[in-house]
Amino acid sequence: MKIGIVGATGEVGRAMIKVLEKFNIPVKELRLFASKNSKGKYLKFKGQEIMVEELTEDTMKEKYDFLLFSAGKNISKHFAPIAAKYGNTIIDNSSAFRMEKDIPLIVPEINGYLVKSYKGIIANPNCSTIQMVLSLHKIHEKLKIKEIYVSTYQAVSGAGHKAIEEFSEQLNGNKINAIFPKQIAYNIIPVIGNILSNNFSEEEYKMINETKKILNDYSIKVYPTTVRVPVIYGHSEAIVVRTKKSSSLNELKELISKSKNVIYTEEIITPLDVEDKDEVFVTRLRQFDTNTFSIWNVADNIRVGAATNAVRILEVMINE
Ligand code: 11C
Repeated sequence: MKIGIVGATGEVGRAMIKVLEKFNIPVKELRLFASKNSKGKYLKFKGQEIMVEELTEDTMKEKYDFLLFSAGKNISKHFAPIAAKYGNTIIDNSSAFRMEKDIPLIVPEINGYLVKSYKGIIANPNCSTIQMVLSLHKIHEKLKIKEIYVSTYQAVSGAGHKAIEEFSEQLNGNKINAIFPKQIAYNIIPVIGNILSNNFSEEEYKMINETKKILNDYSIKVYPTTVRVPVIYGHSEAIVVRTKKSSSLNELKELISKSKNVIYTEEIITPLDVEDKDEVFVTRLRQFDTNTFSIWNVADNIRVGAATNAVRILEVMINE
């Protein structure tokens, strides 16, 4: 297959290369695209050095089997429709198209069937949404979720490679503040993305809207607070769920364990434990009453929350 990665030098782009390799996707030709600044750099795929090319409209007019995009919303908005017009299938990691009615928003373990025989732009959800719905979808199927209260503890890598650099500069005592609205080293910031006029953050809306679309149930109420913590990789979430049907603790454990690529464990799991892993870890299950329970979940935001989900979409499509 001929595959192109747009945004190849970024945190997610580099992880996409690793996951394509790890999942043994039959890649015959891999093309890597980035901005002019990265043109001429080399990245390794299966022991081979591949040169990064500058992203241009012409490069998107060629025919690929798949294009994986992770270069931000504005790049996606401009270049993905051009690639689609030329007959390509694009798996887009940005928020540009997620809420468009005719664009599938896919977590393969939940709604991968929607992309069978599909061509065009497919949206990869936001990282904090992916790990939450993966943990909860089997519970929703059986017990019908009414409400989700979620507080997130999100790693700095979610904001990209420059954010990691800013964090490490701050740890070294340099007072730079270009990406985050406040110092993140030795601190936490209760805002992710822009704050909107009603005081919600963009990240909170992503969690509310994307959850409903992926679980295909617009009656679910989602109450998020999204928070940045001084961790490099791995988002964590404290989630309280109310279900319509009642259940036992054992049934909840079984349903969580049944979800593909979700590991239920009674061990304490932290972000450092999940780096470079392709599963969501669910722990600290507590039942308050027969219709209310709480979990803690952790996943590598760059892998499960972005690159791995994108490659799993591609896998579903090639295994058709
Ligand atoms: C973060 N979840 O952790 C955000 C990144 O895919 O919509 C959001 C980017 C996206 O910072």
